[in-house]
Amino acid sequence: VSSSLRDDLLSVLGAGGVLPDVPRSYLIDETETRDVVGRADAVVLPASADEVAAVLRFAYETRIPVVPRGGGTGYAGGAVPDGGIVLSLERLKAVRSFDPFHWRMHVEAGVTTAQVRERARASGLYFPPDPGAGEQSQIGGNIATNAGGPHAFKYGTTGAWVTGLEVVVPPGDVIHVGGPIRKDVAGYDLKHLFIGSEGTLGIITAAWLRLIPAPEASRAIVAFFPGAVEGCAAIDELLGSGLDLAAIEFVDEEALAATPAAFAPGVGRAFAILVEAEGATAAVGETIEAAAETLVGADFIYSPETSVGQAAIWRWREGMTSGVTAQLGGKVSEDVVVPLDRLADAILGTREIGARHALRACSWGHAGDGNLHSTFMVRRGDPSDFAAADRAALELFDLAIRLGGSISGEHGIGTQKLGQLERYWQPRAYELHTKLKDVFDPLGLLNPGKKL
Ligand code: FAD
Ligand code: LAC
Ligand code: ZN
Repeated sequence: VSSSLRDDLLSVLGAGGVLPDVPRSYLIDETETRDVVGRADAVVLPASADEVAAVLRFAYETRIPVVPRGGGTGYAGGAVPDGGIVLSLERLKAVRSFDPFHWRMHVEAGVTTAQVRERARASGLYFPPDPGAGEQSQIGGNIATNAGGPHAFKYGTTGAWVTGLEVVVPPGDVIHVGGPIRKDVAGYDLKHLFIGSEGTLGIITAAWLRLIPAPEASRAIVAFFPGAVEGCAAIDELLGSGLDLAAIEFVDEEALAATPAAFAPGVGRAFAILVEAEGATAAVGETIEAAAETLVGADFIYSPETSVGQAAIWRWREGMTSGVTAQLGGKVSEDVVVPLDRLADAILGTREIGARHALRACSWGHAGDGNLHSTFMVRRGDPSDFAAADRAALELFDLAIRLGGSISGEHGIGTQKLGQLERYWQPRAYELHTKLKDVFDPLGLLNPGKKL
């Protein structure tokens, strides 16, 4: 950190708000498995929306880039800086208000996803979004990426649960869009412009969240099929059955082989489908029984009755990304999304692409949303593996578009998919995006080099 920049920032924030140096932990996110490490001139930890505004004002006056940072669990490099000031929201962690009787919570951006969910649960309420790194990811980061998760199948992504935002926009103003209200059509839908904007339009400092009464019970089963074709046919049957399911996840044969299903030993190579129902206890039992009947073609259905068995299923599912990484040390893992009827094409296509580039490939993910984590395993520090995986990823994006899908269903563009929107969108649609960016951030200092 240059001493003059540090002195300037200290005059804006005081000693508690500026780190003496730039720790490596503020230069990385989950793209570390792709060997991505950034660089920064300073790290600031403002403690209020006004302090965030003061930093942005200073940055706008001195023309220094600002990179908003949540929990640093992103998969697209969105929080990885390339110079400038890293602005971490970690000290904005107050629950400003919680009103269980009106099913709402007002939280600051740095509250973790798990804290929101636990706080709601303690009063019999439920915040359904469940992206997999909840202990570390922040609600601000979830909103900035419009994060999904297994339960997005039933409940939608994070954005569906946000009724209002407090945002700091250039050159340093605090604005509010929406609020503790459940409907609002008065203006343009600015709230949804910020949702999923990956820190490029404004810095989210607080959010009003909508909650619902917690379901009385939940129950998951895992069905194993010989292969992806049989498994995807079963997923189609489940969708067509009209059963009220909360999550439908899949793990393909290659991913299962890479990360053994610890709870169901001896399964070996198989295509796994995780199905969960939530609701009143009796209804959940009936729904899961009906789902199991729908999955008649399965070789084996694992259906634990105990809460320990249930927790083991989800622990296994949540460990998928780290288990696959552990195979070779690194991975290039994408989050393409395709229409539900094209899921098998995307899974098989991922393998073909991997084979063409001599890379081990697998996929898993949110079957009920057609959102798959197509993954190419690479050796950390091996440039030829990474180059092959990058080429494979481009072919994967082409495949997703050819199937009628999109290049990102969850993780966003960040730096990792930079340039891809121009490839696939109509020029006019892309131009509208760049014009919006100019309106919000005319000097282009807010998370530059990300998304667009
Ligand atoms: P960061 O990584 O810190 O930042 C992400 C982006 O948001 C960056 O562009 C950053 O600049 C911006 N940002 C962060 N905070 C703010 C703010 N307050 N205001 C403005 N911009 C901000 N994602 C899913 O969608 N679904 C999953 O199921 C899922 N599972 C995961 C499982 C694991 C094990 C891991 C490691 C990650 C997973 N992710 C998943 C990815 C990641 O957790 C999500 O993208 C999450 O929303 C990122 O939140 P964060 O606070 O860590 O954000
Ligand atoms: C998952 C993360 C990678 O669903 O989004 O496992
Ligand atoms: Zn996911």
